[in-house]
Amino acid sequence: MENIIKLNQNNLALIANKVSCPTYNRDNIKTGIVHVGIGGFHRAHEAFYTDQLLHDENVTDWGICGVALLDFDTKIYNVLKNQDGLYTLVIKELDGTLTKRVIGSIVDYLYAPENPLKVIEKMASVDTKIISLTITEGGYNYNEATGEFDFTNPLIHHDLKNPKEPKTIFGYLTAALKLRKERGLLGFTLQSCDNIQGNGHMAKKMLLSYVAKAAPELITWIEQNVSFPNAMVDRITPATAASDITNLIETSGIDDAWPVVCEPFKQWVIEDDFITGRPAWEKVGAQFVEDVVPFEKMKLSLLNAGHSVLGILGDLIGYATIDESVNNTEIRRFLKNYMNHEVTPTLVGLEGVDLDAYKESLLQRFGNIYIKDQIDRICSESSAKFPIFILPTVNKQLENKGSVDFAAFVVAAWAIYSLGKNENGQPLLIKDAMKTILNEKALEAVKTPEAFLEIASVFGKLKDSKTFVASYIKSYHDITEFGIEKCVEKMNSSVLKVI
Ligand code: CS2
Repeated sequence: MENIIKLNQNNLALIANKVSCPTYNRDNIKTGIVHVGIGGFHRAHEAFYTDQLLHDENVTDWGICGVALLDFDTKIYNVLKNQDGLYTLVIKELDGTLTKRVIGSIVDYLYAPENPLKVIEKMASVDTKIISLTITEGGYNYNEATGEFDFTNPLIHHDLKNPKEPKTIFGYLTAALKLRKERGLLGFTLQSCDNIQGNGHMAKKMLLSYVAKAAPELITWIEQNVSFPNAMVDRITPATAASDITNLIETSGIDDAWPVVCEPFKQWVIEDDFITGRPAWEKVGAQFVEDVVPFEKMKLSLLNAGHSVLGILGDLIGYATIDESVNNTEIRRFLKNYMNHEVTPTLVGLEGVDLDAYKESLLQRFGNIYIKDQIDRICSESSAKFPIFILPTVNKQLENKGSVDFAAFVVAAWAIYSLGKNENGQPLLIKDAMKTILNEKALEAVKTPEAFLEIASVFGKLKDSKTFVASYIKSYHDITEFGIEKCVEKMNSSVLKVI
């Protein structure tokens, strides 16, 4: 095996003999962007685009300072610190080739629990123009049942009482904005990169709800000095597996404690609303548009929902990765039927987009056998995902008196999944903030299937829809009696008859 080289700034010249590396001077770069949530997705997406821009355009104002916000983020913080913010992005092409590139755009990193004031100061710094977020769907502290900010969250209580030592993003942003106002500085752009319909609107609504309690005197100033562009973000980024780390050592001799692996496809459609300027990301493939809402809807309800469909059904059958699930002919047809008969009728305002080609490309992306996207990753936090990815489609279809049978089937499968075992009796690894209540309701559902729909913070008023409930109960009994694969086949053939 060739010499193994530890990834860090000092070794970059050596590593550049093996894979493509940043050639720009990283010492010269200001951190115009503070990013909260430096997980795999950010490192495969925004940090990747930004690296390309620093490389191609010689800009120096738009480096990234990565903030690890949660106690749980200590590992990624330490890795970045040990590697001077560098990491390898490994793109798994459709033919199995690996395209590797060392990314250098994260030039600074902070661990919030260790020094909250440092993070607040960084966010309040005159150089900071954008605060971007990948804090996950659940991170916005939105309650689906009330449609409002969740003030019952103990961490929010903590932040209201300890404004100088916050724990949540809302406490940090409020403290930083307060300083900016006091110091006579401009505001910033708060740029959500999470999979939420109207993610900018959501970020704004949730932040202002918090500020209304924590520092009401800031509201008007924030409304005038902070912008909240919506954006659609896309790149499938599985969790890094141990084999990805050893593979990188074996194929390139690079010792990287946490490389990121992803698919070749990437997309970023952003509303051009950056109050204090922005990087020219359009030069490296991002699209700036006036209204991103239709694009977000298309992506969330086809790609992300598609993932959840393949994840829940696949997990019950006993699959471990998304490609196994989509490469099962009947599951693939089920997904196509769901997309064509239940999602497509709800999509509007996509003039110029070839939806058929988009759906076809999704099936191809899901089917990439080299990605090995973990079903466990997809099914994690389903209680935050279903309300964003699947239920808006259901509600729209109910309003238009369209079919909801495929969606109801998936919800029934999720209720059965929440019992914690697959169809072979093996335990399922369920990672969900609502795991306990999901399991309790799933147990009740064994006798009374509709009990599962009583979780209002997930399902809202769905349990009142006779059409949905009837279809869901039927699927629940069918799945219990015949198993996923047989039922899926039956569902597919019933559609064929109708057409
Ligand atoms: C996935 C997303 O978390 C999920 O359930 O659907 O992480 C998905 O891979 C990305 O949004 C792709 O852009």
